[in-house]
Amino acid sequence: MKKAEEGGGAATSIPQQQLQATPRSRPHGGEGGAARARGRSSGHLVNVMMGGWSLLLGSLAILTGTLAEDSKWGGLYPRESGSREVKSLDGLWNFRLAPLHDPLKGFREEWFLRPLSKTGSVISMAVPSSYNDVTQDKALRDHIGWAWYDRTFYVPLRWQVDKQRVVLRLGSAHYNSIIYINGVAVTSHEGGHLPIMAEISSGLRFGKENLVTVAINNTLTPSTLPQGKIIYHNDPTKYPPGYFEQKLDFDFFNYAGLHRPVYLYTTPQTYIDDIVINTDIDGSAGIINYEIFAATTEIGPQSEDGVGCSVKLLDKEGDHITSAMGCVGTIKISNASLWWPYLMHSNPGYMYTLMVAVSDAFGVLDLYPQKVGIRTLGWNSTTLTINNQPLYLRGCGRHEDADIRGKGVDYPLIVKDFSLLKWLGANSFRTSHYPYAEEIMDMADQEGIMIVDESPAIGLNGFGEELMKRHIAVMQEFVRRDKNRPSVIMWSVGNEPRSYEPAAKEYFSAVVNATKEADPTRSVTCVLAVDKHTDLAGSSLDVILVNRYYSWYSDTGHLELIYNQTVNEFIEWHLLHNKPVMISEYGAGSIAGFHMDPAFTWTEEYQAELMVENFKAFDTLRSKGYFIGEMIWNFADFVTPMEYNRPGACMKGLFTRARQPKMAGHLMRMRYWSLAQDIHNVTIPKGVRSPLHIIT
Ligand code: BDP
Repeated sequence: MKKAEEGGGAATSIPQQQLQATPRSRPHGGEGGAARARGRSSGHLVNVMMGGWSLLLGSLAILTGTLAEDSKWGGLYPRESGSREVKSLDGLWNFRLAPLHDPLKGFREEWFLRPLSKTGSVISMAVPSSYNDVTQDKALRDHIGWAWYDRTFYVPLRWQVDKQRVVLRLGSAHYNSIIYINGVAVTSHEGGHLPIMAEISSGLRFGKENLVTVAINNTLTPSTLPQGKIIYHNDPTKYPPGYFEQKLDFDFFNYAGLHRPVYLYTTPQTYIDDIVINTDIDGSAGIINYEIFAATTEIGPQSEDGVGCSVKLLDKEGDHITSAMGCVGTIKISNASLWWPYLMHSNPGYMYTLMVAVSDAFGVLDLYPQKVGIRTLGWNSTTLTINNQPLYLRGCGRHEDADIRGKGVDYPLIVKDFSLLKWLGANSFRTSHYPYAEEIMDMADQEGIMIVDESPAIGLNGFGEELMKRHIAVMQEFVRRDKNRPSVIMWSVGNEPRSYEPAAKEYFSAVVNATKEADPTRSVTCVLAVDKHTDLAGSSLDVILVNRYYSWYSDTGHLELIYNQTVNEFIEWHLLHNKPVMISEYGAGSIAGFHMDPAFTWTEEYQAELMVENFKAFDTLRSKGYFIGEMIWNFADFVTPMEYNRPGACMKGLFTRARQPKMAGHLMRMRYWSLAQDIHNVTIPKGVRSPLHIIT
């Protein structure tokens, strides 16, 4: 077995049996992975799915059936260490759409058995990226159903010689996916926005060329998250035979594809499967509680001796601070550097590295560098706190959305967006309306930007048992992925559900409780939009977030009504629930460069004046002591499905889709820096000025 070069010295020993029986650990097959997957073979999948378009939806149920298996994986991002190698599979893949009216052709003809280029024509497709906008092809942009990706790759012979486990990890694939290695299905996953993993060691040809194939289906149904519906049009006087369309219950474009990086990574046969970090503070001391979940394959560990854990804590510069033994432990650091939000401290986003080691008597087996931000969160009926200081959230709702790449991870865009958030003086955003890429979340941790972490449950209705099970499974996967992130201060189980439906009460109580069970350290919310007297979800939440579009979707044009309507609305929500309240969406559409004076809907002036009226209301509400934040809709303009009432995009951005500030961006900059000065005594940078000096 490969021995790691650096480590935590002799480890405290834990018995072999306990290692195998650790609650989160389970044996993964050196022989197991792909071999087991062969049992639920693609052949079965194809048989059930064959038989026409109507069975496309039936196939989703089959995929759901396998979710339980792949969702048990630990939540660790692929990172290099002294014991792990990471190999990127990003780049240009081969790609083909399944025909719209023969969606199961790829399964029937077993496209996964050979390179796609041998079963028909292919185009090059960028990974990561949405596939919709990268060509001139309308069929590609508007596709509904299966799409196929493949590429070849090599794995070094030395991985086999060193007896490494090899794991394939896709950051996300929207929506359902089946992954094949060398023609064998190794895993399937339901849901975009969260990772997919499979141990593939036994299915690989070491030192030789291998083939990875991914089939993805973007169809949304009433039991997917988010929901959608396939509508069949049967009137032969209006529609050709077999005509159908995808209806969505949300207003952003349903981009699809391999949206996030694809990695292969190695671990030893005895490896760190998961790490759970919880932090606390005691005066000036910081406390890190950690729990390490080790796992082993059927062919590991390589030694009869006990296997145990140890950790080394490094500061931001990489200097060693302290070490500890044991798979469960507590580290106390005097005069700790805490994780603080941006503009709340001169050194925001401070993170230590916990170098976690699993060792046996001969030395270190596996190492994983886990980032740790020390901070506490608290909440009561009026306040949300971080490190015992009250919080006021200054932020926005956002989307993963940009030209060409759609929802594909793009590093220049990530840097630009965080630069703009800091330019604004914002301290937070909501991952509206789905879990964002881990690469974005890393940046939030590092920059001290707080996150309301939202699930993909947008606009839910019809609160049945099947949906609830799916929703709870998604929350558990989501918590597993983001649990150790200091930036995540709250879970949002969804956005704008039809929470007046009678079943909503029990439904949200169950989903919120399951989320709290998975993570008792963070508050849980759901973004509400229905009338407060008909809503049935609010009573289950810790914090009440509400979206309100006064003078846009109601009383359009009547800016003078905003102040009273907003103030009354939020006072009432607080009185009703005796919980902290905040506005999670407000705003107006504006077309960059469109001006009218006096202000008119869709002009930059109207958007800005609407914001000013809202600010007056927020200041009144702030003085009441239970209004804990404001988030505008939206950070940047983003693409919607085709509609007659919007010019191809939701234009409520502070920035254009190309990330250039509108008048609203400059105004928000003035607002957020002024709030930061008022609350945290920061100095407003030169050049921050209101574009509305004429009207304010
Ligand atoms: C809200 C939704 C958001 C929309 C926004 C709008 O939460 O996703 O984009 O309305 O209509 O209801 O602009």
